Amino acid sequence: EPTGADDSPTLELAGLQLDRRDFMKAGAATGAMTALGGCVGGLTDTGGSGAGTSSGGGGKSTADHKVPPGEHDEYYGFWSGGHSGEIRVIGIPSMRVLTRIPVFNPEPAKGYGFDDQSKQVLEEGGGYSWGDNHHPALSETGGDYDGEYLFVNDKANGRIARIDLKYFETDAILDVPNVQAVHGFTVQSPDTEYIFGNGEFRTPLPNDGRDLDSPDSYESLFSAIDPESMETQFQVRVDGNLDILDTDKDGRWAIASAYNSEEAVTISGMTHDDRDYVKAFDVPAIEKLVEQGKYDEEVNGVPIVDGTKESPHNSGSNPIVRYVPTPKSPHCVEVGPNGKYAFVAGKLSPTVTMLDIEKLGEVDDPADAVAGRPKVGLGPLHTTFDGNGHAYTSLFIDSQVAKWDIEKAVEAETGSTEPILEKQDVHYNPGHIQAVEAMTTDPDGEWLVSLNKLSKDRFLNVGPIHPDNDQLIHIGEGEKEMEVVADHPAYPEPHDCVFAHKDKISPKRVYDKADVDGEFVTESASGVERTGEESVNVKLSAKRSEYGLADFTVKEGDEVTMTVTNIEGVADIVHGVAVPEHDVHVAVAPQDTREATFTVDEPGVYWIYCTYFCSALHLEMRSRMLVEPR
Ligand code: CUK
Ligand code: CUA
Repeated sequence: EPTGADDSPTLELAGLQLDRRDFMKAGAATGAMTALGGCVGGLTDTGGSGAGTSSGGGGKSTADHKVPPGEHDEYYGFWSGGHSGEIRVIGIPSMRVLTRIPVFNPEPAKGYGFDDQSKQVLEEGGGYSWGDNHHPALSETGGDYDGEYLFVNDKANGRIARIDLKYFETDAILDVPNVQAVHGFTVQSPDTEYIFGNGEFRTPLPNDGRDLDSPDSYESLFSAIDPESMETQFQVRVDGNLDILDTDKDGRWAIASAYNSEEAVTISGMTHDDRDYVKAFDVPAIEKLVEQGKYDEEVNGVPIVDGTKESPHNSGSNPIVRYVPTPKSPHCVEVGPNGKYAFVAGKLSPTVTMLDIEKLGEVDDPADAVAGRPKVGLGPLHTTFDGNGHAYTSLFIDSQVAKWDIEKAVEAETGSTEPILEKQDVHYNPGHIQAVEAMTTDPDGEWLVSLNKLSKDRFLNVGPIHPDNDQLIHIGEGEKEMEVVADHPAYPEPHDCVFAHKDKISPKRVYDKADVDGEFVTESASGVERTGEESVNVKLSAKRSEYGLADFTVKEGDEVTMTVTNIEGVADIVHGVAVPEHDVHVAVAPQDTREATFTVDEPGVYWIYCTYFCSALHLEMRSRMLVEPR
């Protein structure tokens, strides 16, 4: 039994009667924190307590998740990499890591952040060398993944990246103006005309040294970005701290969880009141204000609309932002596949608050849009869906996944456990959970992954920084069929993932010439061209097993721009170009051209070599860079 709940009398919360014992009232924030930590420390076995609990992890599995050698997975899984800054591509159901996509992190294996093109992406994105990505989202057309882009946020530096799924490569990073942290992040459904990000931390606006210690004037901003131009179209300032975000399935509402309605700067201050407010943004209404020039100010080139409670835009009968009261400090908002409800996980409250999305625009009092509030267990963080009317909620404190019936929860009384069908133990402390195709209007069910923050003793000891444990769960179609079928150690620290059927993603095997910027360097075009007193262009073709030049000469102090084309037309033959002692590595896939610019400061002989094992003569694939003294 977790500790840390306090025993004061019943608490009335937004119409919900809850025992203080259940509710991690966060006036007792320290108590809640103790509970989070204490539970973890005390979990030496499966940790399950309730009836109907399936024991996780051990024994034999009935669900076949093995993918035989040479066969393919059914789904692409795109995992955020947390503060590693990368995306990981993992096959479902095998859980094999297929590749990694560097996003906010320079990464030599793919030459990302080393060649001039990817350096520019990182530079334009602010020039940081890491990021903290949490929420990967696939672009949609007609409520389904269209396979064009994957987007992801950087919480650490307030950025958003776009990955081109034609090449599984980051092609743009936007440093979102006026915000310090982009946490909640999603694409617009059913058609991705915007991508939306929640600025979580409140800061002065603009954050230029004014109002340093005047928290009352700090702002939290919701941002709408054009996915093609990657430019911020407008921002909306609101009360409190924005957290997680999802959109409805009709292109109208973007719904954000939020905490700290007190607008405090200490944990005790942030947990003083009894409730917080989900913010539902009426996107077309805000868009219209912006188009008519009726925004309130423009900061760093972005129109900013006042969406605070006191805003005149919120005083009429059609407020642009609806403030729906919820129990204190909720975590995630996820919208179900049919678009009927938004699910707000309680975190400190053992409930999930369901919002009737249609009612959001109809009721006078936003609280009347609450459609249900089942009691799912302790520490609910995230909810996902199958196609059979079930919701699955991760329970961080209970270390479980609760499966429940959505419509039953609407019929049941607030705080009822009746809709709960089954609970599955996971190891340990799940954050996000995700079922296959769950963000579309037509999820497949069958597989769900629980992204558990701690693995404790589940794997060989690899030192004090343990891997996370991503557990694959077969969810079946019936009511009580959840089964953990695989443990999967994860490098720090995935938060979330999204799974698309393999038929919806069609990456290229070699580059299309039309997509490559940079001169295609043929063998005969290989050569050295002096462009200035201290600058020189070196053009190199690459094929098995030679570069276009066996050697070339440059001068001490030269700035060398090296252009390399892989002239191979055959898939899977990649060549690398390593320039020793110059911090240069370029990876060039078939038909691609990359450039690298560097300065040669020390005279001498430098053996350039190929890093990808491309042929039996791979070791011999070299060129000599001769740097003459000046
Ligand atoms: S947050 Cu990490 S577990 Cu950034 Cu989606 Cu909930
Ligand atoms: Cu080319 Cu190894």
